Amino acid sequence: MKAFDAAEKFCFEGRVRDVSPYGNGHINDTYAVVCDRAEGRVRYILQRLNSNVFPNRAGLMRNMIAVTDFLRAEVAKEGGDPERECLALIPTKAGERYLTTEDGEVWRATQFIENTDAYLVADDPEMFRDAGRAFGKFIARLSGFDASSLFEVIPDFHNTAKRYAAFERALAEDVCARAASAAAEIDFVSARKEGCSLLVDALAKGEIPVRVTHNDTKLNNVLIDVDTKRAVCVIDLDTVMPGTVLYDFGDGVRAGCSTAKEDEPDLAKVDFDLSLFEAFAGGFLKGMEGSVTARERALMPAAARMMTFECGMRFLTDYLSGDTYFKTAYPEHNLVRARTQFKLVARMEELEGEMATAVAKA
Ligand code: ADP
Ligand code: GN1
Ligand code: MG
Repeated sequence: MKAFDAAEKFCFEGRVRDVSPYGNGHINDTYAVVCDRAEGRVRYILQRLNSNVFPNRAGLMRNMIAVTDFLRAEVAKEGGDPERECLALIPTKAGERYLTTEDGEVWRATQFIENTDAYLVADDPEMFRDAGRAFGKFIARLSGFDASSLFEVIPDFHNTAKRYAAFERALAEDVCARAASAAAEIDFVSARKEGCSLLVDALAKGEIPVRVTHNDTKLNNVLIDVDTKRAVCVIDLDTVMPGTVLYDFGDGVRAGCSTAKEDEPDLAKVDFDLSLFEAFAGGFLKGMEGSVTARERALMPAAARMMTFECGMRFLTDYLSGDTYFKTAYPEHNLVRARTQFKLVARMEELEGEMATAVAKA
């Protein structure tokens, strides 16, 4: 189904005037829908879920419905504005919470949170601190949500050891004969096989608690108010699953503490910014409202490195597999992304002591 036709199936106010691709997500097809009403235009977000990445879209949507309903009630209890601080699904004209087409595609719509931006780089430490607070707060708000009720949308999503095994398989198969062009990156990953199970082991041994986590806390998954630069709403709830706070902290650092975009081809521009790290850690711990344990805190610097390594390894694996997972704009795109992540990992290895000091200060 075309996006425009899908848009017409939802209970939007007014008449659908325009449906255009929107945002920089790597997974779903996202559109901004503009509708005309007597009072003026109103916008919505319309998304077609990625059926390759999410085989069980009904399970995913069950999670999203439960989580958004829960969060809206929490925000209301705090005296906040649920319309702005939480995603709300717009029902279809048939009265469903989302649309399933005859060919099995799933489309969903939410309110467009106006006067906000999604950033690809954190150019302002105070904005980034507040993004950290919002991600920490997201977990704190869900502390009363039953983790066992959630469907595991992507099993072992942040199991870095299993991600390593997938990398090895892709390398052995080398279906596109691309391994030769990524020799340095393959060596970088291979040299770090040991240590991949740090976080999964800590969870399995009960050293750190299982919590309901977001699992995809990159900076452009939190909408920032254009005027105040405050984080308004955490979005992209597809991967909300049981996990550890360290996944969310680590992935937020990965995405936001770089001095350049995730796909910056010039590595000279890519560096790890310690002051951004300290800001994010401070905001995140504040958002978590004192519930981070001593062991979790001790693992925060290592988690940042691990999540960055894992993401780079996933980009490299996808490059070797022929770009079947992440959206790419050109053939080397995933390799370029992997390189920025590995540059950040190398810097974090050098800065481990400084990062621990920054967490202590935060
Ligand atoms: P993906 O899973 O593909 O990353 P997202 O749900 O993150 O999809 O959406 C992609 C982008 O669309 C976001 O980074 C953001 O820029 C924009 N976006 C998503 N939802 C909203 C919303 N409710 N209001 C405004 N912008 C949004
Ligand atoms: C994807 O969906 P998006 O673009 O916000 C990916 C994350 C990666 C990220 C890297 C479901 O996030 O895990 O860290 O790209 N999401 C999924 O930019 O795989
Ligand atoms: Mg996203």
